[in-house]
Amino acid sequence: MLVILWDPDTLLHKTVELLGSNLIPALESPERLEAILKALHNSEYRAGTRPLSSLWEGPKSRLLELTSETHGHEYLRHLRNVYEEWLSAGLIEQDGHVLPECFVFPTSTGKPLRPPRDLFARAGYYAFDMSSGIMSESYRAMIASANLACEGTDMLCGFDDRPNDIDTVVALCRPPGHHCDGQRAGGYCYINNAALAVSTWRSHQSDAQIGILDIDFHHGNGTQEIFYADAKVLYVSIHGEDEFPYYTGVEDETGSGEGKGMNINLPLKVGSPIEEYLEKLDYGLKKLVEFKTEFLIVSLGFDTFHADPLGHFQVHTEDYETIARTTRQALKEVPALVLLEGGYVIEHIGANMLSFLKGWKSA
Ligand code: OKS
Ligand code: ZN
Repeated sequence: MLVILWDPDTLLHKTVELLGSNLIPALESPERLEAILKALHNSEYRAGTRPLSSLWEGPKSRLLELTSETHGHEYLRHLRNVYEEWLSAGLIEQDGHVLPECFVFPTSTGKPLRPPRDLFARAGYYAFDMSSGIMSESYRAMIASANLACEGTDMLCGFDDRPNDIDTVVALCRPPGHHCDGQRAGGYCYINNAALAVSTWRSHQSDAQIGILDIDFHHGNGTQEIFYADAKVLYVSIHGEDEFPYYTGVEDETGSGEGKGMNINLPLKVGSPIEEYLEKLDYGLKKLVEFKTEFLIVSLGFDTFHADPLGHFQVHTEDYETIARTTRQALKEVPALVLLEGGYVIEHIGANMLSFLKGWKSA
């Protein structure tokens, strides 16, 4: 059985970004999720689409504990407090957005990095770009988004008390997660939802073989970084070559130490047709099968769509059906958590999700 999870709190995050040299409403918008929900509501998946109740009150301590396995306490404290701090210091108005402007850079001093004293500058210590604004409700939304990954993983875990026949959970996360490396926000990501799913699964089964298939248009630099030396997590990413986030995603990034060989980057030239995409997918899936993946996480982005403003592949709506079917056929019995990452064409994102679900279920 396939279940789709979302949380109304995730709709509250609505910020700005620098695109080109213009400050604009962030393309990663609540309208994306609303469009997906609308499509699901008018489909056979309506009954399987479940809103999780709001966590406010505040996040559960288990969620925070699992999150802090990847994200430092200081970083999480920053995400939680920075908006109020800027507001109190008069740096923004009530409806304002925290946006960094000066970032960490390499030096030859050998000194450990420290957050700057200056409150305005400090935002840059915890971010790597200007696509990760923080407004009044952002923290609430990121926690709700992360919670979907956590709850979704629990539902899939056979070690849970609830016996069920759920083999797939699609978590409609926003903000997304795959660019966050645990210490820095960027590319619309603040908490790495995939890493949280790994921690959650490991809280039930510590030695599991976990596979992550990242099929967002962009390289998941954050997920790669978090699991780079991890022998029990195989990360496979198909993404646009030389595209955002620019400094990662090359084939020679294969993992380190015990994790050597456990990081597989499959960059693809922009403009690539679906045939070439599917070749990379077959290769990645073969590796995930050989690894004997016991729990599969799919970082799913619809910015591979041909008309996406931030992606440049030639993937069309019907291709998501093929991508999903191929993936599910390769890893048939494996419990799977599908996490929403990017995808910015509001008019088509709903149909693209339906196409993906159709392919997954038909496998
Ligand atoms: C410029 C836009 C930067 C691209 C962010 C890409 C986000 C994404 N402000 N990652 O998967 O979709
Ligand atoms: Zn993306």
